[in-house]
Amino acid sequence: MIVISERINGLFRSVGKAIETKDEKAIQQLALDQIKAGADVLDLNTGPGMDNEPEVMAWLVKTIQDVTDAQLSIDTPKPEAMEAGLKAVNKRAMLNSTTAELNRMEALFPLVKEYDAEIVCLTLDEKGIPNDAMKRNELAMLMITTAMGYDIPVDNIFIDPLILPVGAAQNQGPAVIDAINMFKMLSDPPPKTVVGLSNISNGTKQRSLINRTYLSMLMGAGLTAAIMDPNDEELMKVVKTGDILLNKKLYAHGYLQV
Ligand code: THG
Repeated sequence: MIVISERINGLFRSVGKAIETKDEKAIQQLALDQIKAGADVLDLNTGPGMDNEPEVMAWLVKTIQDVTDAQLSIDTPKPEAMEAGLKAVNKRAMLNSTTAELNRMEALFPLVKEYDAEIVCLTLDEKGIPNDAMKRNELAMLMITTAMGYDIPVDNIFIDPLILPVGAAQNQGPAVIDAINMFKMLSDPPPKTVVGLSNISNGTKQRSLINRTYLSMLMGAGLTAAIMDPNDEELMKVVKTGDILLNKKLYAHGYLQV
């Protein structure tokens, strides 16, 4: 499974402060810590309410690229910040994200094509997040077929069924698992899938336990990638063990003690 670090997000107070003061060392150290902990990709989010977001996003990208060549995910709802981040990225970028709204797809898909980027497609439209798997699947289909119109290979697409907090919407836990299963039937090859894992435990006292239990279920359904906290060691153990049990990684005799 692909581990995308959620930690480089202005929402976290220390990160917000490092961004505000343009503290390159702090951001670079944070990036290196994420990679050391096992992150494959770094999701970059400047945090909410940033008025010069394009400039800040480009700064984040450049600052981090100076110390690592790990893949970067540009996490913003603003097309201008997306493009600024995309222009600054040296390698193949991941764009996080578009919704199924036509105006958003029309703004972002040309960029995906031009830069051969990957894109996260949220199953969300002007009516909000659907509350069943079937409707999420319809929105996924709409995004895949629209992307095809821009000559974007399905291989570049990650569908995100959008996890909601278990405390607020308990019936959405199984709906997201059903959706991950359905997405596999949408195309051949199937689209990749991604979730923002920590959403599930938002507002609860057992965050790590809830995150890792749910991740295990999602991996069983075939999840490709998760935006998550690689510093959570117990969670990273679930990733490693899940990859072995699903035959995604050759098992190490040392690890299994056989
Ligand atoms: N899908 C996609 N992208 C996403 C999300 C998603 N990006 C944002 C988010 N959801 C994933 N990233 C985070 C980052 C932080 C937290 C959760 C998800 C988090 N933050 C602490 C909290 O809320 O308790 C903040 C702690 C602090 O303030 O210090 O849990 O679903 N495609």
